[in-house]
Amino acid sequence: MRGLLRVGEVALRVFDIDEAREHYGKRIGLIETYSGEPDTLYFKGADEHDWYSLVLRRADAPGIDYFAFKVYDDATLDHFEKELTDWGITVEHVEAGVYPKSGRRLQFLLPSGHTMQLYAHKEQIGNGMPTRNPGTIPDEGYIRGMRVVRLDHLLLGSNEIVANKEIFTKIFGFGVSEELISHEDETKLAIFLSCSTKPHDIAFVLQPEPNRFHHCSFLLDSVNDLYHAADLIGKYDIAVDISPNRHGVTRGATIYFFDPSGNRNEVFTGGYVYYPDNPTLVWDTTQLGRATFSHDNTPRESFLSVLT
Ligand code: M3P
Ligand code: FE
Repeated sequence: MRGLLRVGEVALRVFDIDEAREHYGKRIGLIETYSGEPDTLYFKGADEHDWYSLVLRRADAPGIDYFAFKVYDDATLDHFEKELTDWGITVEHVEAGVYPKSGRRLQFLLPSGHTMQLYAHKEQIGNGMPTRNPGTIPDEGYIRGMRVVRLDHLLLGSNEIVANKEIFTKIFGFGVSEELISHEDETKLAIFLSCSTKPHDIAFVLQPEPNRFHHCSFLLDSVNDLYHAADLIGKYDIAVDISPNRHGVTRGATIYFFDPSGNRNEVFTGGYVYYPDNPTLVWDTTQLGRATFSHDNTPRESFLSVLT
């Protein structure tokens, strides 16, 4: 894997910092790794090495500020700056240190209205285990709450998703793992894109408005952990959207719920291994229920319409 490695960071807006800290820190169990700015929180999952992957900023409306992919190295960053510029995209430079622990970044606007960044360097805090003779689990208390392994993928909404697909496939070299299309006119309703062996690193869903946030997804180790997460959601009255089910798309076992500001979160486990030579799997809307929630083959209105 070279080029883009993964979604290394997503920045969301929240109404209240204390509520957000309780939800993402105590309940989901992410690790708060940096403080120093009164209105911003920084978190990471247990098995992430980089300093943080989730940034939460106090604001008057929920939603997404930006997302950032980590790229392989500095030369990769320079390569994509040229490719983006040649494509006609205006690329801004963000100096090292503007974001804590972070090297320089490129920032640009996607046709979907989302702000995307690329960076090659972020300081590492580690995963709670040494790198020499690491063992297999960190000290007691490090894996907690919903026992999140890492930030895995994003689903974003916009009225323009096909132009994003062009950029992710033609410039960034992503594969299209799956698509959901209208059975009436073949309109693309959702596009799932992979730069790795995950069934998706990012996906875009057709919505009336640009720059919308559908969910950020956190990887769990097992279906046991998924049920444990569901038990926590019940115990603490977390606003659930979809209780345990399995996507047809990606085959991940999933739960959706909302943070106190209304941003949707997913915890999931499983799914298949994607290779760049996989054929693109296509679902059409005659099978919308099976594509989205395959235990009961029933589409959910809230899942398709509630975004921040
Ligand atoms: C996921 C996932 C849709 C399915 C979304 C799937 C929008 O987010 O994690 O597999 O149909
Ligand atoms: Fe997801």
